[in-house]
Amino acid sequence: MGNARVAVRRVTRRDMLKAGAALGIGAAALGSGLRPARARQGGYSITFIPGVIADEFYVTMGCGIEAKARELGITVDTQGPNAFDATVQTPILNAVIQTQPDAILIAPTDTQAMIAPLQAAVDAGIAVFLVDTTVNADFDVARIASDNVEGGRLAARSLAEAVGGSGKVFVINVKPGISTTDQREQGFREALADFPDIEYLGQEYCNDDQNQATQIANARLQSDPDLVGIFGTNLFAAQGAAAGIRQQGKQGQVRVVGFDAGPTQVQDLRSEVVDLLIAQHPGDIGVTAVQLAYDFLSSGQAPTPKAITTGFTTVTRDNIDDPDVAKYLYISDCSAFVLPEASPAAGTPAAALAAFGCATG
Ligand code: T6T
Repeated sequence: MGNARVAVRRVTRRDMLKAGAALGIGAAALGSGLRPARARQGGYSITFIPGVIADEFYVTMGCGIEAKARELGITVDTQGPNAFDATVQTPILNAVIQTQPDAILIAPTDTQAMIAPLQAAVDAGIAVFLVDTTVNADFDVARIASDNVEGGRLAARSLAEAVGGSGKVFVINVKPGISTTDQREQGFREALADFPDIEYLGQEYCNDDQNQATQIANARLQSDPDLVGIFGTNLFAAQGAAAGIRQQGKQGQVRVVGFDAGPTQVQDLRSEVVDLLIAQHPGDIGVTAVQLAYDFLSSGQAPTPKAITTGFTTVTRDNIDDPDVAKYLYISDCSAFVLPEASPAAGTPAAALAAFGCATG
C-alpha cells in the first residue's frame, strides 16, 4: 500500500526540542503529542497501523488514507498485524517508531495494553491519530471513529423489530478490551431495556475469528432452540453467526443483525441469512484522519474538540442497490475506491468536516 517516498530532511526530535525551547515549549508539552508548527509544508510521511491487516473494514479505511494522502502529497506506509492482538501489534508499532514518520494513524487493539507502546511514539515526537479504536489515555492529536454506543443501540432496535419485539437474543462479540466492540455491546444491552419481552442471554467472545464465532453460534442454537436473534458486533462475529445459522438450517427462524459490511456479509444479506447490516464509513475515517494529520503537521493546530464521529448506513435487501448505500459497502482492494467529493479541504477543518458529514464532540 506504500507510495513513492518524497525526499525531505526529517525534522528530528532534537530539532523539535530546540524549536520548542525557542518557543518556550518544554519537553513535557512536546511529549503530549502536540508539536509546534512545522517549518515545512507538505512532503509528510505517515504510517497506518490497522487493527488487523486482512479485514475489509481496514482495507477500505486504507484506501481512503491512500487516496487522500496522494492528493496531499503525503507518503503512506501501512504495517498491519495478522491478528487483532496487542502482543502482535506492539512490536509492529515499536518498529514503526524507529522509522520516525511524522504521524501514525493507528487502530489500537486494546484500550489498556496499547497505552505504553503509544506513549513511546508520542515521546519520540510522532503525532498520533487514533482511527476506529481508542485507548484509555489522552495523548492523541485526534480520534476519528463511528459512534459505537449508538451503533449498538441501532443494532438492538433493528433486531427487536426483526424478531417482532419478543424472544431470546444473544451477542457474539470480539474480545474484551476493544473500545469499539465493547461499546457496541453496551449500547445494544442498554437499548434492549426498551423491549421488556426480549430476553438478553448475554455475550460470548469469538476472538475476532470467524470459525470460533461459527462454533459459538452452533452451540447456542443447540442449547437454546427457541433463540430468535443474534447480534454480531463486527465483521467476523457476524460472518460466524451467519455460518452457524446456515449449518443448523435456521435461516429465517433466527434473525441476524451484523455490524460492518464486508463482501461476505453482503452475500449473507442477499441470501437471506442476515437481515440487516450496519455499515460504518471506514473510507471517510481514513480520509478525515489524513486531512487532520496534514492540517496539524502544517499548522501545529490540533482540532478541537478532538473526537470526530463519522456516520453509519443501515443496509437491507431493500436498499442495498441504492448507489447512496452501495458506496458504503466495504471493498477488498482499492481499485474501485472513489475519494468522496466532499472530502475535507485543507485550512478550515471544522467547516470542512461538517460538509463531509462528520460530527465533532
Ligand atoms: O468493526 C470493525 C472495527 O470497527 C472494529 O474495531 C474491529 O472489527 C472491525 O474491523 C470489523 O472486523
